[in-house]
Amino acid sequence: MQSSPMVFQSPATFHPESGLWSAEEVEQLLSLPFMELVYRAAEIHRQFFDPTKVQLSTLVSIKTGGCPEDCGYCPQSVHHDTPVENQPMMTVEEVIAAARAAKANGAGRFCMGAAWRGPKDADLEATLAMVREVKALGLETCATFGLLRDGQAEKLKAAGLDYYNHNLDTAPEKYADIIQTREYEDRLDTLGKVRGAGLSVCCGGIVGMNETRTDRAGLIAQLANLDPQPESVPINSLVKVSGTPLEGAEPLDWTEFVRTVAVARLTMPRSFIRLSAGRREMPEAMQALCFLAGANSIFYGDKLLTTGNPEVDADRTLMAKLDLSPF
Ligand code: SAM
Ligand code: DTB
Ligand code: SF4
Repeated sequence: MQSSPMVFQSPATFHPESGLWSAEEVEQLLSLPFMELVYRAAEIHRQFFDPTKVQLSTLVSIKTGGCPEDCGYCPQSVHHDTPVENQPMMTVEEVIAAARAAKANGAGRFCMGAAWRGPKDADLEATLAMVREVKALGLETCATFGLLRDGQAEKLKAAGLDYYNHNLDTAPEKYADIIQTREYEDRLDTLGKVRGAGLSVCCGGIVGMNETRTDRAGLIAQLANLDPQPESVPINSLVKVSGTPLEGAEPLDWTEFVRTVAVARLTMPRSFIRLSAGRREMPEAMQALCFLAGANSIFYGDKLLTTGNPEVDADRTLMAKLDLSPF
């Protein structure tokens, strides 16, 4: 028997009637029949991107552990007793060596992360040479240093920074359950500073933190309503690290993760959607479905910040099997 034509008519994809996405509209998309949702996302993906291409970003933790923030997912917070050992800031030479290796492996972007609430001015000065030198290698540069104060984004831009990563992580209504040491508004304020300095924005969130589908819709609506939309949208699957408050988070069915990727693609058709943390725990077929549903960027390299990522060789093999190649 033929399926009902209704599923092909509503809800609207790609253009909300109001110009802004309401959380309700996003939730309707998340709730589409799974095959219909993936199909629509794949269709929009190829209108804006070559679906055989994937952007490769390599991460390095330039300053690990000892962060004063209390993010419930994060192994680097001083508030949680986790296996992460604090390490001092890497030297410029160490960072350059890591960036050269990333480039030799085929990465196009190099992302530097630091376990800070935000950089002190002296810390920021120390990172500027890293940004300058990584840029000089011909790589795109990205930094994720936490909350920024006036003038700091401009300094990073002047040093050659291309992207600043600053995630909203979850829905506004859910934020206080996850983080008590800062507010949603603080994150939005830094995103405004990043945009104001002319940097490209990398902003996404985490799925699998005991949130509801309504919460996931709230997060995607926030991201999609940023004006302009973020150029890069990392969708992380929570990596459960022992000692963090979320180590025992309820497992989330894999289809919900794929749905989230698909709806990110539908609502942010021009953005790179990055299949981010948690990929090591994802079967290859699930990753393939995420690429079909519009993911077109990954973290590439054996480590994220403190936790594991698929080995470079495994990713090369997967990309070859799926006939995917770097942008
Ligand atoms: N301290 C800075 C900040 O919070 O913006 C930069 C580094 S922080 C580790 C960057 C992002 O990593 C977080 O916003 C969060 O999305 C992600 N993250 C941290 N721990 C994670 C985990 N266990 N699983 C998935 N994503 C995680
Ligand atoms: C993002 O959205 N995910 C990356 C990057 N931006 C900085 C970080 C993932 C961290 C996973 C936990 C860890 O390795 O410590
Ligand atoms: Fe600190 Fe960032 Fe981890 Fe939060 S996510 S504890 S701000 S390093």
